[in-house]
Amino acid sequence: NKRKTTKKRVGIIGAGPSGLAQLRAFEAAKHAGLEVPEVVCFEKQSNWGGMWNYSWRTGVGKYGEPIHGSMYKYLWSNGPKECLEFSDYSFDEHFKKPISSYPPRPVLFDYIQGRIKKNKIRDYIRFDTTARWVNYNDETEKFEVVFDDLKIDKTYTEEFDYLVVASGHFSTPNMPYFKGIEQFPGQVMHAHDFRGADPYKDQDILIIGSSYSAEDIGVQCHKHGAKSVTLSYRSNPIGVNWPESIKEVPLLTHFEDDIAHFKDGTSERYDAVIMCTGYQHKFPFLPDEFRLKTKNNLYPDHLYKGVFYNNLPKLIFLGMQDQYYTFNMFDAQAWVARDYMMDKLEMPSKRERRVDIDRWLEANEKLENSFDHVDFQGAYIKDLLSLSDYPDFNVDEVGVMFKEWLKDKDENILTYRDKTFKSVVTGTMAETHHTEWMDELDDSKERYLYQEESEEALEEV
Ligand code: FAD
Ligand code: NA0
Repeated sequence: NKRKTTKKRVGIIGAGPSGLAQLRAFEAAKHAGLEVPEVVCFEKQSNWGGMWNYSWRTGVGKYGEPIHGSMYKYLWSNGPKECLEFSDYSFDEHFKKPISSYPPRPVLFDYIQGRIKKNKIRDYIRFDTTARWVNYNDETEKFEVVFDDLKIDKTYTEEFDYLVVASGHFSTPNMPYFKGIEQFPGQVMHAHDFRGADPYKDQDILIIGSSYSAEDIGVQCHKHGAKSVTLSYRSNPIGVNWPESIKEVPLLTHFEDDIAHFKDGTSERYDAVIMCTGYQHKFPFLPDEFRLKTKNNLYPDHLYKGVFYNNLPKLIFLGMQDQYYTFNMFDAQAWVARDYMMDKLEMPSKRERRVDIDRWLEANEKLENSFDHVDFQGAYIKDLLSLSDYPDFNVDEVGVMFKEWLKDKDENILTYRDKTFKSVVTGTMAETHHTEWMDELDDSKERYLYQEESEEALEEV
C-alpha cells in the first residue's frame, strides 16, 4: 500500500503545539503564494493540542495505546502567557479583550486552536493514527513509516521525503525505585497519572522531585485541601517561601510500611506518594540510529539549530528542549524547518553543523542559574528568528518577564499567578483576574472569561 507521488511529501508525527506549529508554518507559506510540499500529520489521539488536550484517562486509551496526557484538572499556566504568545496570532486577536496573565488550561487550549481553526488545518491531520515504525531507505532516500489506524485496526506504510517528529517528551514517566516501596499501603503514582488534587483532601502527601511538577502538584494539593505536603529533593530544594503545611526535605532513602525515611535521619507517615521525577525522551517508533537520546535539557546534542538531526537533517525534531519558551519557540523552530524543507534554507556541511552544535553545548555547560537558562534559550530563539520570516518579537523583553516570574515565585508561590504582564506582540497590559488564584477553584473557560460579566449583569438587574 505504498503511495507513489512526485510532489515532495512531509510527514509530521504529533499534532500538539509543535506539530501544529509546523502545519501553520506551511499554511503561512501557502498564503504567501508559495508552492508547498504535500504535508500529512499523524496524531494518535482523537483530537489535536497534545498535552493541552486533557484526558481523564490514565494507563492506556480506548485503543490500548499509552495515554499521552500528563495535564490535570485545575492546571493553570505556570508562566505568564505573555512569554508564550504567538507573534502571528495575539491573545487580543483571539479573545477580543484583555485577559489575565496566567489562564487555566482550557483557555490556553482555546487560544492554541484559534489560529488553526481559521485555516482548514484539521484536513491535514489523520487522527487516531499512531506512528509505529520508521525506516529510512538509503536507495530511495525516503522515510518509510508504518502507521496503525487505530479506529479500523489497520496497519499501512507511507513514504516521505522529510519526517518531522513532534511527539513531545513529557509523557513517558521516569519512575525511580525506593527500597520498601512495594510494601507502601497507600497510592504510589507518577505525576503523569495525576488528574487533580481532589483525592488528597485531608491527607499527608509525599512528593519526590524538586522541579515544576513537584512545585505545582504540591501547591495544587495544598490549595485543594491536603493536610500536609512534603517535597523530597535529590539535588537542590526548590527553596521558595512555602506556606506552613508544605515543607522540603532531603531525598527519601526507604519506606517501612507507610513510614518514609529521609537522608537527614528524619521519618514521617504518609497516605500517598507522587513521583514528580520527570520524563524520558521516548521514541519507540524510531530505530536506534535515529533515536534522539537525551536527558531533559536546554540543548539536546545531535540537533543542528536544535531541530535537524545531524546524521540525517531530513529528520527533524521539534520541541525537544527543556522549555522556558514554549509556543513561540516551537513556531520559530517550525518556520526554520519549513524553509529547509522548501529549499529556502541552505544546509551547511555535517562538520560545520557539528561545530555550531558544539558551540551551543559549550555555552549550555557554563550556565549557572535560572536567569542564565532564560538568557540562553532567548539567544537560541533569536538565532532561529534570524533564519526565517517568522514575525519578529522582542525576545529580550520576554526574557525580562521570565526573570520577573522567577522572582515572583520565590517571593510567594501562592500569589505569583495574580501578577500581570504586558504583551510584546500588542502592547496590551493583562487584566487582573476577577478572583485571586488561591480562591479560584473553578478552572472552566466559561467561569474564567465570562463570570465577572454575568455577575455584573445580575447586579444591574
Ligand atoms: P505534546 O504537547 O506532548 O504533543 C505531542 C503529540 O504527539 C501528542 O498529541 C501525542 O498524542 C502525539 N504523539 C506522540 N507519539 C505519537 C505517535 N507515535 N504517533 C502519533 N502521534 C503521537 N507549557 C507551557 O507553556 N505552559 C504551561 O503551563 C505548561 N504546563 C505543562 C504542564 C504539564 C503537566 C506538562 C507535562 C507540560 C506543560 N507544559 C507547559 C509544556 C508542554 O509540554 C508544552 O506546552 C507543549 O504541550 C509541548 O508541545 P509538543 O507538541 O512538543 O508536545
Ligand atoms: P517536571 O518537573 O515533571 O517538569 C516537566 C525532577 O525529577 C527533578 O527535580 C529531578 O531532580 C527529579 N528526579 C529525577 N530522578 C529522580 C530520582 N531518581 N530521585 C529523586 N528525584 C529525581 O520534570 P523536570 O525534568 O523538570 O524535573 C525532574 C515539564 O512539565 C516542564 O516543562 C514544566 O514546565 C511542565 N509542567 C508544568 C506545569 C504547569 O504549568 C506543571 C507541571 C509540569 P534533580 O536531582 O535532577 O534536580 C502548571
